[in-house]
Amino acid sequence: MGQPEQGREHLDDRLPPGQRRQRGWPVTHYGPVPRFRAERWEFRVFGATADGDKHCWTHEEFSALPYRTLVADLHCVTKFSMLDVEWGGVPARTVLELAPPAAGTTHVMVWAEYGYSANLRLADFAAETTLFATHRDGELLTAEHGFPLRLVVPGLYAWKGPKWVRGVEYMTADRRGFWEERGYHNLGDPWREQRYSYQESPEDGPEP
Ligand SMILES: Nc1nc2c(c(=O)[nH]1)N[C@H]1C(S)=C(S)[C@@H](COP(=O)(O)O)O[C@H]1N2
Ligand SMILES: [Mo]
Repeated sequence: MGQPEQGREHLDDRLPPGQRRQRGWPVTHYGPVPRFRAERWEFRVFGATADGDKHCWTHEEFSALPYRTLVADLHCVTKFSMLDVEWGGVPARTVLELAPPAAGTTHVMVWAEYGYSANLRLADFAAETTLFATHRDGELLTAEHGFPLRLVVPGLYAWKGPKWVRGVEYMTADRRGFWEERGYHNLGDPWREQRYSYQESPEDGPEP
């Protein structure tokens, strides 16, 4: 007889249905890792902004925005979860304050290098725990993990958090992002196991 497994119930509480715990940090993405060039990088907020203008930050400007940390779990739709990841970066709320959306904004598209994108409801983007991460465990992200910037949305599957983020588009209607167009669920809540678009109800989003 072995030792009783300590904390097991607690762990089960923290793993969404169908997920198993992953130790270490695998690299998961589609396509090549982009090369970062500071002089060509900018972070852009565009679409339905309150003033109708685009808002741009250079890498230096974005790096100077208020920094906070967040401990969150990452759930990949391929069924692994990493628990208690410490991220550091700029809250999405800071971006919303500095570049407010127009009144009719309901969704955002977060854009990354090479045209990767993920759509989010404005409420999910505006959640207190949504963070544009520059750091993990106090260290700058590595290239393969999204340097210089990746979005972290703890309440959703990790594909909703683009690595190599370059901007945000404010939208007055929902539109599917990269994986959402390729068979994945429009909302992607791991606790409701919203993995694939065939599971969607009509109110979950635009036609797959
Ligand atoms: N630009 C971009 N971001 C992406 C992806 C991608 O294919 N391209 N994959 C997502 C998926 S499915 C996961 S699980 C996480 C993985 O992050 P990691 O490689 O740092 O573990 O990145 C997300 N962000
Ligand atoms: Mo993933």
